[in-house]
Amino acid sequence: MRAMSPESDGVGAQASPPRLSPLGGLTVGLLAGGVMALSMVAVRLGAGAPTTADLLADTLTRLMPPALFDFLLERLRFVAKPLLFAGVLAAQVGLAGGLGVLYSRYAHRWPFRVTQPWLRGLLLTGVVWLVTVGLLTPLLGGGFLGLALPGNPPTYVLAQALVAGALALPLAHLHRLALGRRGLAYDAGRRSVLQWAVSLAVLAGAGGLAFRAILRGGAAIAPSRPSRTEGALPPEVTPNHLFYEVSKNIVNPRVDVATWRLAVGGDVGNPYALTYEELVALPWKEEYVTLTCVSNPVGGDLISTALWRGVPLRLLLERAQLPTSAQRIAFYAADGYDDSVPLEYAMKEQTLVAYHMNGEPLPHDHGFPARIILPGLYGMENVKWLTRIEPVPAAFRGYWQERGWADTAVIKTTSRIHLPEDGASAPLAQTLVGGVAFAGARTVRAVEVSTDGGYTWQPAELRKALSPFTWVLWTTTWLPPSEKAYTLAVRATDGAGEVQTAQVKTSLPDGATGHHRVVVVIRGQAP
Ligand SMILES: Nc1nc2c(c(=O)[nH]1)N[C@H]1C(S)=C(S)[C@@H](COP(=O)(O)O)O[C@H]1N2
Ligand SMILES: [Mo]
Repeated sequence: MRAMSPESDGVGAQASPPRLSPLGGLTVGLLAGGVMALSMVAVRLGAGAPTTADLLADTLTRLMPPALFDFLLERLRFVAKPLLFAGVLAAQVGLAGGLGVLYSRYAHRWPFRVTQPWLRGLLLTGVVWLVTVGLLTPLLGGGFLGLALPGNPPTYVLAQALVAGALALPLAHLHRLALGRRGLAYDAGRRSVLQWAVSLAVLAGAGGLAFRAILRGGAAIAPSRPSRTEGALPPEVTPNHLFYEVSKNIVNPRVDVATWRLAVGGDVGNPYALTYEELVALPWKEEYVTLTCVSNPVGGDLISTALWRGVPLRLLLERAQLPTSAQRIAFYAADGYDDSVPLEYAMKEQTLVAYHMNGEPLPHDHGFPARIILPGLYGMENVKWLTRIEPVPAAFRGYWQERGWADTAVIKTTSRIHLPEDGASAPLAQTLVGGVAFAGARTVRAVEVSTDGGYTWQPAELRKALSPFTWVLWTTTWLPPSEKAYTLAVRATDGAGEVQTAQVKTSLPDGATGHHRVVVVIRGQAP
């Protein structure tokens, strides 16, 4: 291999290798960027560690006006997060292309006389890594060396070294290959063939690994799934695998229960930490509670019910000896999420640090090993992957509050028609109309159905709720008078006698209102 010196500007191909053209640099950069993107997906899914792509996506959602963010979420629904992540990755590939152009221009000025692509690549890896963890990460809010990130900073630093290598090694290598390919720098022959083969094998290997990680993590990368119970009345208790799932994460954390601790601390008289065994050994309570997301539109399917078992939060707080000045309690999670509630909610008898869901340990996506269950407030206060509980000043802003959502958002009365489905047609015969109604912790006193778009209302029958904190299932039968299209609507009345408002409001900042309506076409006699 020949030395690359500052003077070797591409003349005299025999003595010194020529430089890459800008187009060559771009191509090489884009290719290397692609490898880096794959490595990020692999790191994210394989090690569950955040990457700069996560930090970028997070920064973007933080900078985005909340109304736009909500609009995107409503429009794109469950593809929003994967799309954002993919967008960030694509932008990074573009950036790598730019880096490739710079590389083509300035690689010959590289101060180290290193001709081995591997060594050049390693050096470049070091530079990229330093810039990422020393400069980019703090800029994106992750702290120097990722120390401000949730989870394990050493993992982050290592993962970033891997990602930097995934960019720099192919860059240094492809550079040589691109030249070799044009027959500019290398004698044709065994070495270049060997180099091609090794590089291709490495690329194929990395690609294959990343692809396997994608396949394995396929379920995890499409988070925020609705409860799938269309076409029938939902089961009163939602099975765990049908329970709706929402989180801020592209990929949810997987907490190692052996090293997990629940810290109850901050400004308290007796700070302490519990292991999982210690937590589950404490006195527990079981309660049916319905969860719903504040971003659930009226009639949406981000609502489910389960039986939760956990330790009353109040017990844990009493043991910690809160200062008399305590006003809010904050919950911190393994994914960097946080949220706080006024002390009175934290002290409610039914507020749990839950670790069982329908008789099983919490599934990973629902917050294993422990989460907050707080009846009456929207899902965002029900912090999953809980790691720390502490009193905070009244001005504390949680993850979603920083993004424009309301603090202490009390669940609004809502109801949904599951049967018949919107747009269905039915014969001219007795028709079953049914669905769910929910009023947070206020209970549901009545449900009414309209078959004329909301002018007149008839009462429906309610099934007795499983607890004061769950939805109720309701049904009624309806004999359509003639063959035509009908607009059915539903409204609930809460335990205080307050009727669900017809005023249409989108979910930002504190929950959607309005009546759920479906159109049914009645056509033909029943057989
Ligand atoms: N740690 C953590 N907890 C979290 C979230 C999150 O992103 N991270 N999302 C919240 C939101 S917005 C909702 S609606 C509920 C959803 O809980 P589920 O997925 O068990 O239905 O979790 C809440 N708890
Ligand atoms: Mo939510």
